Amino acid sequence: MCQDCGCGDPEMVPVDLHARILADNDRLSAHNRDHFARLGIFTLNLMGSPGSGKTALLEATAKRLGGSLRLGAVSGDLATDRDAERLRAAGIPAVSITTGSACHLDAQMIHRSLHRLPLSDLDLFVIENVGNLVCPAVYDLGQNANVVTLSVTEGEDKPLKYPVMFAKVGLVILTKTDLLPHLPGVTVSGFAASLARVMPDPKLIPLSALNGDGLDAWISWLSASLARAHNRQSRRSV
Ligand SMILES: Nc1nc2c(ncn2[C@@H]2O[C@H](COP(=O)(O)OP(=O)(O)OP(=O)(O)O)[C@@H](O)[C@H]2O)c(=O)[nH]1
Ligand SMILES: [Mg+2]
Repeated sequence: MCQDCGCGDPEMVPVDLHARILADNDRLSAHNRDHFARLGIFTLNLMGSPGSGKTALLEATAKRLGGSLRLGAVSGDLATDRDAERLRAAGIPAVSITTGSACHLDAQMIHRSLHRLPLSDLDLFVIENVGNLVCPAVYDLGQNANVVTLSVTEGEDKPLKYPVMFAKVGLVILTKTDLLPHLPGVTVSGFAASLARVMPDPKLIPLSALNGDGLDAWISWLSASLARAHNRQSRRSV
């Protein structure tokens, strides 16, 4: 029941309850982070609008890596096991989290899914979040890095309209660049200009999962991020 304005709307979650939900989530995300650190796994929270190419990016990544990095994934979706099925078909151990009506994954959902994956055999664990540019940005899952996919068909203004997401991520993958020739007036520099206004340290990799353009830059970013995390971890354990 809403206690903030006294309207009595039973659908409203009071502000202090929301703060408590986020605080509980933060406790569990710290627990997840400990798990990942102990196992030496680099964890990525992959976010983006519905259909922006998250699963296609992971399929193309697995193909390009060819087993040189041991990759595992969890896929969040309101319904169906389709993404996890696609990932398994691409050789990635993957499980689904079916959220029903929830528009994001939370730390507890991730914690439960960990027991269904061969974590000790992984170098890189990717959490494919529910397709959404709003809610997933708010919930920490215990990840090392945040990445968002933004497809060229979504419009150059999306970073300006959804700044919370774009301010939070370390990297934006501009997907489906093979479609640019069919989109008059849409340019990579247009997206970059929007990102420069909302991302503290703008980083953009244009990529096509279809023709492989940009995959090398993405894999270099992944390798460098893993190496940095391992160096930090080994300094801590000395
Ligand atoms: N032309 C083109 N199409 C792509 C590319 N990447 C993905 N697609 C297509 O875009 C559609 C959505 O791709 P997905 O990988 O399912 O997107 P997603 O972000 O995982 O979608 P949700 O998990 O449902 O949010 C599919 O039809 C893909 O084939 C690309 O690089 N180029
Ligand atoms: Mg997907």
